[in-house]
Amino acid sequence: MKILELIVIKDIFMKLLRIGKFALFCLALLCALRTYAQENITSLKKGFNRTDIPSTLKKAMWNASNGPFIADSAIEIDSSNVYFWLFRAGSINKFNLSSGANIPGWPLTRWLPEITDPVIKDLYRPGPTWVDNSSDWDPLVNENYLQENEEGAQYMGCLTSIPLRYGDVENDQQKELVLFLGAFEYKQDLVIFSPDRQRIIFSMRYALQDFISFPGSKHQYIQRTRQRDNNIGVRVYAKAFFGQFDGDEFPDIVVWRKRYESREASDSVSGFGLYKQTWQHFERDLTAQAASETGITGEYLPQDTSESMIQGWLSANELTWQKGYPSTSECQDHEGELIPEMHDPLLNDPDVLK
Ligand SMILES: [Ca+2]
Repeated sequence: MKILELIVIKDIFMKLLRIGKFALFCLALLCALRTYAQENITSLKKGFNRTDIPSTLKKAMWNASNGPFIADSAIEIDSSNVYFWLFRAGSINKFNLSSGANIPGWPLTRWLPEITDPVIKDLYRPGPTWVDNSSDWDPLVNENYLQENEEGAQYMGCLTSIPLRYGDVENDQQKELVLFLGAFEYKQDLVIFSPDRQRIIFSMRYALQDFISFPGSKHQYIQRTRQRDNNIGVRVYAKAFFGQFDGDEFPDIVVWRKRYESREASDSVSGFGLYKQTWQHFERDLTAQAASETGITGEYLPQDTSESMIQGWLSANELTWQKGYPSTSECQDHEGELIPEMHDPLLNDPDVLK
């Protein structure tokens, strides 16, 4: 073989190697893009809870408001001396520590695409016989964010003990506030708020549970809030999967919800049974929003995607219930363990064990 031929073969070989390396790089990038958002939501910067707010900040906020008020949580925006803070009456506000000025923010109300969805309403309804025959929802289910955090409570992985977090959920260089709001053991909400868009862009009630063991009743568990014999204990949980699932460049959120109801006292199996589950696909498609009447809101909006399609995405990406968010506890001495309530063997659902 001539030297020239050898050089040509080597050249081709090197080119192929470069193409191979590039292909591998692209594949790695694609993999990173497919999972980036889930990693982002689990690594947000955490704010101060009520008791941890530094005294200098507390004093400055006290002076600015001419009197006592309690911020439930505060978080600094990128070492700017400007803080977002949460007020228990249900608003997000800003405080500039350098100028000592409060900056009015935004009220927190329930996110409409979640609470007006008939499928979600049906899943979260208080009792099996409850019918939505008016515009009113059950207050336990539907009240606005007038929440209290109980000191030392260990419900649902203690995520609500740090209500404010901050970070870029989908790597678009715009940071979001991520809120964990709860009321005792009954309900917990994950809320994504965009300061740039000045609105909630996604919200998910990840727990609504109302049950207490009640021997002598027809059911093993009845509702704690209305202790009558004919009430059946209910537990509803939701998991979110962040990423890009449908092949376009827009960020997606898949929400998998499950409702459980208590078994009857005569049932030889202890605990609960799966009553219903749903899969929903939300997408933030700014191009479609720009062309719509409402314009760009930055929200993740529900998509008309079939449940079987969504289930296919989850299984293709090996995303199980336990890999959905939230999953792990932040309670003292239980950090990193699975949140017990939503992975409870008493639910009698093999999905929650994997
Ligand atoms: Ca973002």
